[in-house]
Amino acid sequence: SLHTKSSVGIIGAPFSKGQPRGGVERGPDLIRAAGLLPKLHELECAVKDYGNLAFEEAELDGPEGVLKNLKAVGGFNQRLSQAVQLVKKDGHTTVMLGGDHSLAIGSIHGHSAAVGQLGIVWVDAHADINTPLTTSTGNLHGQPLSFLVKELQSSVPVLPSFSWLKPCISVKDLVYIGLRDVDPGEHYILKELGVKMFSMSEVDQLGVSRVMEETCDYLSSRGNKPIHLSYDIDAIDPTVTPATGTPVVGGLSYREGVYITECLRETGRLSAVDLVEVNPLLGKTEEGIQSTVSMAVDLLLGCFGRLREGNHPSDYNPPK
Ligand code: 4U7
Ligand code: MN
Ligand code: MN
Ligand code: MN
Repeated sequence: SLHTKSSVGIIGAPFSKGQPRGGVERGPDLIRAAGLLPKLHELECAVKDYGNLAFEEAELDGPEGVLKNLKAVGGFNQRLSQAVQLVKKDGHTTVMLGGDHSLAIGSIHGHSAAVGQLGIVWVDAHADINTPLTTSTGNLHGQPLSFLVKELQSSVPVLPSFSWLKPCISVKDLVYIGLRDVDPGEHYILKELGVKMFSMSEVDQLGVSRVMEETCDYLSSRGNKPIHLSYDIDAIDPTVTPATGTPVVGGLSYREGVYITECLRETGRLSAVDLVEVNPLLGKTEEGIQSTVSMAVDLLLGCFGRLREGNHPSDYNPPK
């Protein structure tokens, strides 16, 4: 293919305070333990692991209003944003291993601070665009986009923990894939702002290949900006990825999930990837946990050139 070599910068974000279930902070180490780095090396990627961002207990909150763990989520994401900016300045495609999806706040903010305007592909069962006023749970992993989207700023109250955060994406540069559990307040926002979305219903109607064709056409019409892929593992059907906090029936198949990554890789514009919401404590069986983690690894390999037809290194010497 056109772009054989990627350079990948990995940041682990063992953070779970955007939601109430423990275990999701183990995601980064599990995904590494499943062989992510050697498998990326096999694809001829240059890989630099920046390690895990430490969670500081000083960021722990006392009890407060409806939004849970505001200080922890604000503080950790501020440091994550800085880390992502550094990795982008080193010239890598960023891989942020979560952790819960509130981490998209720092990941996208840092990415945008380093490279400017972005196209965002959000693959998820959920829309994650509740505002602090529409949220029914108070969990910040259901709200990251409301803090990032410029068009929503008048609907989001000023919060001291997020004073560092400047909204940096336009809703017109956002495409959703895989939606099937959208709250009423979120649905209102999506319709009101005319957000581009391919729910599971469109995946059924069009098939994943047309969905990706239309996604790439749409992003091109918006000026071929660097792409930020934010992949929530719960986009995939829970029969394949049960080890996650908010599973929803009727998701993407293994093949549809991987196909999305192959197409985005083909654009040559993938500039940052989030892989979030893997929670080994919620797997019920060892097989369920293994299947979830290996899905996460396969999605990342798809982002960096693994082809299902096979690959071989550019210096491969056939046996004589
Ligand atoms: B995830 C929810 F109400 N919408 O806001 C909420 F259904 O990052 C779920 O996509 C959010 O896993 C799920 O809490 C957040 C709920
Ligand atoms: Mn989700
Ligand atoms: Mn999510
Ligand atoms: Mn979830």
